[in-house]
Amino acid sequence: MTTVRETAHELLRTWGLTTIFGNPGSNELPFLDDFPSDFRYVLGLHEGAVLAMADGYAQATGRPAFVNLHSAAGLGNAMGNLTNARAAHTPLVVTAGQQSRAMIGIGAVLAEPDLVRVPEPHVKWSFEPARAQDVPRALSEAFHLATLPPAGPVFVSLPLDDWVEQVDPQEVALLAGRRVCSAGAASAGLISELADRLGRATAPVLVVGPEVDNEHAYPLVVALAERLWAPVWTAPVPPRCPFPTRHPLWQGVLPSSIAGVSEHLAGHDLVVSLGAPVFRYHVYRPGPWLPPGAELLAVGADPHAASRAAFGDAVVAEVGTVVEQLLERLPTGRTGRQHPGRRIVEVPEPGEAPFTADAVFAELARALPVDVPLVNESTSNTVQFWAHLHRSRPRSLFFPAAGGLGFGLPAAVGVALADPARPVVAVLGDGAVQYGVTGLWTAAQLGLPITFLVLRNGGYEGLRGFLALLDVKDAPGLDLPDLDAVGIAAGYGVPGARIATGAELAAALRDAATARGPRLLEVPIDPTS
Ligand SMILES: Cc1ncc(C[n+]2csc(CCOP(=O)(O)OP(=O)(O)O)c2C)c(N)n1
Repeated sequence: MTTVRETAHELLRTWGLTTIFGNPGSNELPFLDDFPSDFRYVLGLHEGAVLAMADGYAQATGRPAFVNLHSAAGLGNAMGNLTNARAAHTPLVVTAGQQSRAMIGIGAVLAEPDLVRVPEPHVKWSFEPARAQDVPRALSEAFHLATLPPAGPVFVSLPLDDWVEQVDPQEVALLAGRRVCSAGAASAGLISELADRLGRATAPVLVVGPEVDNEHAYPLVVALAERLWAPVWTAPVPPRCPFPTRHPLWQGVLPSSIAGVSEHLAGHDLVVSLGAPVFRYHVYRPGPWLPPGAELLAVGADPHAASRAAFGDAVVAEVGTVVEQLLERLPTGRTGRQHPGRRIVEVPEPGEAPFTADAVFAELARALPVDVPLVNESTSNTVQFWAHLHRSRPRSLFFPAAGGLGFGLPAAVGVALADPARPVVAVLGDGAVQYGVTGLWTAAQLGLPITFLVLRNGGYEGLRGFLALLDVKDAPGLDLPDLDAVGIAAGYGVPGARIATGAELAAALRDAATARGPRLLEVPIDPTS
């Protein structure tokens, strides 16, 4: 016989889940007892930060991550960032400790009979094993389900007395060797139908989304765009950067309104959406879904997104595989298509603080090599951010997928943990910092090479921008005076500096590419810029 804990450790090892992102309480201590020396526990000081660290780590590695939270309270604290992980389709095995089985029903402290309901809307599956002996198989189900497309977080509730229970090794022996995979290829008939449709289009356009941002699909989608010589837009509100931003076919990011999307796609007869929900709108500006004469064909892994769309045809499949199949069918040679190309943005010199957001992002693009991963959680200036962005490889940009603040700072910690030799830059609003601020402590303790670039505009300027759009005259709660990000960082053990001149900004951003530890730079920006 062996214990549930030993069995779980063995399984986690075979799945590569030896990094545990957590914040412990008494319900979780029996799981952490006898912690194996080949495992790593990454402590976050608040569960929101813990969840986002795991999310950043999983998105950067392309592998699932394991999270261990404290009962209902800890799980509740992580809910905001769970919405981001769900929207990002991040494979996460989220667990929380439950009270001893004998005390769950009698209202003991830290017992939560409905624990599985807490994360329910934001996970693919939520489960509490019926017996201690079922814990290993439940973890196996969670691991496979989290990873299968569309990937996403799952939740398992783990009663604290289960870990020392005995389990028959015969019962769990075959779990470790199981391979569960999704076969994402389309039939030959479907591929020839899609290829014919593309062949008939006179002015096709590609709209690319976050599912394209992986090592398999990214180069294939570039090849498809080049084969068709079709312009490429990034789908609205992008959480990742799925196409090289300096490629001559890239047009920019589609606006996040119904009318805006159809206006920007005017002149096209076939819109091919790859790996994006159709579409992730934000501002309600009604209009036609598509310009006159256009049809839409969407390929993506999420059956909910495919079914939910209000228009167009959809194929539920892995994007890279379908594009690979299409490339085998489509004729080679130039299509003779012309398109206008993207307007090149003028690059202003930063001058003195307060800087314009444009100037800061232009400097960032100049100073930062494309292999330095970027995390962005700065909201009022995303248009300027994307206008200057220079990215040319997958998994190089991460933004909160559901728009929930509190992802950026700790996600940068997770991205850095994915490859500690590679520095990371996180661009954060002065408001956004506060939602995930405890991630600074983990960055300092682990000595991670992250430059936190805090854009200080003294308010929730992204929200102020919505006042006119929503016909709101004025609203309280939009000013953020007297916040000292450098002082706060010092309290967590992260050195900081205030940037006053363009020369200081350029030097600090150049240093970011070779950073050896965390650093916070407070950069004053003009809120009206
Ligand atoms: C968890 C959460 N709470 C509140 C919001 C609403 N919200 C959207 S943008 C924003 C302002 C963020 O301010 P800051 O980070 O300073 O960036 P700025 O908009 O000023 O560029 C707020 C509060 C949110 N998106 N997520």
